[in-house]
Amino acid sequence: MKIVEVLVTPIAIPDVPLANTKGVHPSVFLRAIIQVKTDNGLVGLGEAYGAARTLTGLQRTAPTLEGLDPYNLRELRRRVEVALPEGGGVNAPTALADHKVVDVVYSAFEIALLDIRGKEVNRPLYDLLGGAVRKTIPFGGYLFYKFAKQDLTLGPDIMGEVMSPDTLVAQAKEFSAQYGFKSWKLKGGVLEPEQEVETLLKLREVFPHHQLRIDPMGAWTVPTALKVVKQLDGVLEYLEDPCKGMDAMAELSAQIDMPLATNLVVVEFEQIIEAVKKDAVQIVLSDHHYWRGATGAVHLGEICRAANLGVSMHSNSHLGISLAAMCHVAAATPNLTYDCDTHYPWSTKEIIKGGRPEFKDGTLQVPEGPGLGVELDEEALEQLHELYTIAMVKDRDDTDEMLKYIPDYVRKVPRW
Ligand code: GKR
Ligand code: MG
Repeated sequence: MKIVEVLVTPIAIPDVPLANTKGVHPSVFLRAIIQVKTDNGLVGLGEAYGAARTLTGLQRTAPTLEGLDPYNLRELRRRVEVALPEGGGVNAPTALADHKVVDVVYSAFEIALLDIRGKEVNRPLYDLLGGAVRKTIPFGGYLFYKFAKQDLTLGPDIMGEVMSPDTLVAQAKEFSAQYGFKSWKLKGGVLEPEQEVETLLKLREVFPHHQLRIDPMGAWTVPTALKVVKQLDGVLEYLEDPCKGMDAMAELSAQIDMPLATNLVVVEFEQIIEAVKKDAVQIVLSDHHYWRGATGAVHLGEICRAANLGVSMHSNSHLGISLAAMCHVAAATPNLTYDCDTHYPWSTKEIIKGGRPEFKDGTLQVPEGPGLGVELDEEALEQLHELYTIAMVKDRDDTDEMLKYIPDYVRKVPRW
């Protein structure tokens, strides 16, 4: 079996103004949909970041995959490295962590190749990753402070302005009713730490049995984080990236018992060693989009087991192909014992046939394949590609977007 054609289609999906330490989400989020076709008529799907550097990397690599055997992942990696000799990162300069373009591009094509292999042997993708230890995948509700959307031309708002503890709790109630989530992750680093603490204490009152987390993405100094940890003692299951950089995380970690998680200071295999030596974090967030695909994400789980670190799962704004891949990775990672993050409820579109998968009690069933177990809706792909061509957004810049809401906004990390 050989690859005969690779299509990379950029799409834009209406987004809503979700706030974070860096600013706020632009009016659309960008993804790239990958279709890898083989000489025996199979098509493997993938969903990758769609911002400029990733897209260019995917487009440059795509033609070099012709003739490749989908079973040869080492050769895939080699071809990606040859196609992108200058390497570099994928994120905008305002990002707090970066990912190597070769890792991100490899990851995206790896999923499509695994999808082909699953289709060829008529097995779900999780079987190619070593088998499923769980088939019901729990997701946490991802709560955001947000502005009311100003410009509705590209798509509707979801839930209006949410800029206070009470409105945030109302958001959680709505998500709870719609999706049945059993845990909450709050994107912090937006309001004053006191208000974010108040939000979590109110969530605790209303949802006494839910697991709670907060992710201020480096917004707090070590003394501020220490204060918050005291106020939230016994309230959080873990605290994600409270401080900026490995050393600040290690300094905080040395003074507290609360577990620290990260998707900012450990984003490559090499960084695990430093994190363990410094005891900077106790939980690493997995993500098949940059941890070298689904096989890399499963390897991450194994390394974390050996290093006595917990594993959780990171998310960015995404659609159903990524959601399916996340389910397969979660199914095949025994020590992924925390509810996975997902931005899924924050969009209304889909590009897979059958529409949007339905969450039950905050969980999804892993698709039973073959491969990823999802099919592309070509019409939806065309519509979202059309939106990409007309939307003025070709890169993600949350700081720039924030100026539309707060004209004198200055990005500062840490801020408090
Ligand atoms: O969507 O604003 C966002 C998040 O902040 C996202 O960009 C992060 O990558 O969810 C992510 C995180 O856990 O840091
Ligand atoms: Mg995070």
